[in-house]
Formats: sequence, C-alpha cells, structure tokens
Amino acid sequence: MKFVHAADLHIGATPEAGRPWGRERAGAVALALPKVIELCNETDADLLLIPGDLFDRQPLRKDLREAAYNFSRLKKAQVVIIAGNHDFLSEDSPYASFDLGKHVHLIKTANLSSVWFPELNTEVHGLSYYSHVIRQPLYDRLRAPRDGRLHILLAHGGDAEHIPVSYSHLAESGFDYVALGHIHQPRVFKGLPMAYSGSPEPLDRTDLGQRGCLSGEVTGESFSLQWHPIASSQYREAAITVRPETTESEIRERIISELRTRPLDLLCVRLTGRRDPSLQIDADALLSLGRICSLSDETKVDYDLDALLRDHRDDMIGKYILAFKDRDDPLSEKALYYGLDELVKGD
Ligand SMILES: [Mn+2]
Repeated sequence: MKFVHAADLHIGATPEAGRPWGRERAGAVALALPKVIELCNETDADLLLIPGDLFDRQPLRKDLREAAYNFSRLKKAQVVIIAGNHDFLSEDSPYASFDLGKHVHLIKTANLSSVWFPELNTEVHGLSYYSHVIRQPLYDRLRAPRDGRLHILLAHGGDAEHIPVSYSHLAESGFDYVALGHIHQPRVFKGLPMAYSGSPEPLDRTDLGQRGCLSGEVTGESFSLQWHPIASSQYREAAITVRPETTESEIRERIISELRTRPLDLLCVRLTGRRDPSLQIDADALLSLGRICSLSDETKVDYDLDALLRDHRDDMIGKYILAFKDRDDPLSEKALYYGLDELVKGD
C-alpha cells in the first residue's frame, strides 16, 4: 500500500499579511494541496493521509468546494482526513456535512473509529477534534488489532493542550504506520513507522528550514518513507558576526549577499558579536534591503575597559567595571556589557 502523508496544510492561513511578500505566502499556502495531489498522482499513491488541520479555521463552503475540486484531480488515491484543533468539527459545521467526493473519507467521530479499504487490505483509524483543546492522552493506550490487515493511525497532537503523545507508547502500538499532524516541524522517528510530515509550507517565521510532505509504502513486512520538499520558499536564519572593526556598509553588503544566495528564501537576520561604540545599526534601513522578516541586533558594544576605568575611576561607571573585573563567567560578562551600555548612555 502506497501513501502520501500531508498534515497541517492550514488552507486559508495568511502568514505575514501586510508584508510585501504576504500575498505570495498566502498563494503558496493555497497551492500546497494541488502540489500534494500532484505528488499522489506521480507516486501512484493508494491513500492520501491528512492527519488534521487541513484548514486553518472552520472552512467555509467556498473552501470546501475548492478542496473538493482539488481532490477530484486524484487519479487513484483515496483520501482519509481527521479534523484537528484548528478545523475542529461541530454538529453544524459545513465541514462535517459537505460532500468532498466519494473517495474522500473524513473520520467524524470524537472516539477512535476506522475506514476499511478491502482492496488495499488496509484499515485507517483516527478521531476528530470537537474543540480547540484536548488534554487527555488519547493515543497512549492504543493497540492495533492483529488480524492480518494493515493498520494505519492518523493522529493529531503532541503538546499538553492538544492530545499529549508518548512516542514510546505509540511506537509499541503495533500500527503499520502512524501519520502524525499538529507539529509543523517535520520529524521522522528513526527506524519506526511513525512521522510528522510537518506543514507543506512554512506558516510563520519560526518555521525555519525545508517544508514538505512524505510518501511511503507499507507491505506488512517492509516499510519505507521518503521526504518531498514541496514548499515554494523557506525561512532561513542568517547569523552575521560583527567585530569591532565592522562598519555599517559591511553589514549591509553581507546581508545583500545572503539575500542573493537563495533569492526565494525569507531571511531572519541575527547580528551577534561586538561592535565599535560609534557603530549605529539602522534596523529599518537594513530591513528594507529585501526579503527580511526579522532583524535582531544582539551585538554588544566593544568597550575599552582600561580606558573607561581611567576616565571614570571615581564614579558609577568605574565602580561598576571594578565590581565585575575579576569575574569571567558568561553571565557576569553579559551583565557588565549590558549595564555599561545603560550607564554610558546616561553619562
Ligand atoms: Mn494543530
């Protein structure tokens, strides 16, 4: 049985709304489902597994119509979906009643139930959220039946508010594959038939690195999993080390060269190190250089402590330096430089 596993598509999300690349990001989120469908067709998948948060919020009729259209493009795969904490079901939600297609199975029960595919000898188990929060560890005591069928579990959660998961219990549950959703960072459990596909597109700037989905094959004797980076762009952290001799022009040049390395990336820039006391970092000017989502200036002023001591022997600044002079642990060093920043500004 071949499958594609894609969780947390969050259709309808508009990351970075208001930034110049906000519309492009919203477009990329909307394009994720068609890309997943294409992957299903290319890999000849039997099942498309969507373990929750297909939608970013309660889907409207128009969202469901679009999804149904995309699912209609599947050549072979049948789809199994559970609702997550973002798109949780309620008695009257259109999601629960909308016909997404004969080959699309939304598991609507709040307790574990399953969909059986005789032609694939495969049973897919899952439950749907009916609220934002579920604190019970609903997956920890599950055991896959031993009846000669392949058993797949769709599970959404993994933090204290959203079905806490004991991965060691889950690993021993006997399922032939556990398709996990909710955590947006992809995570494959080495040697185990269990993975978070992560979200196919990064959804905020903390979602650093590659995003995509998984495909795999389960036979009962063997198991394989493959990663597909399908996201249209990725957030990348660029750490730039500043030295006392570094100038603002040099920082600008280094950011520009980072932007050119992979022009589709969105950069989170971190400035670290020691800067000359006269160096002023104009964050707004640097942010306007290109696709920069955030700029954090963690540099510290490089003080000439001996010169400062000579000039300030009898005042607060001198006393402050002397108080830290013989300590060389990182915390004291931090306190010394942060404190000096404030004192010198006040002086
Ligand atoms: Mn979720």
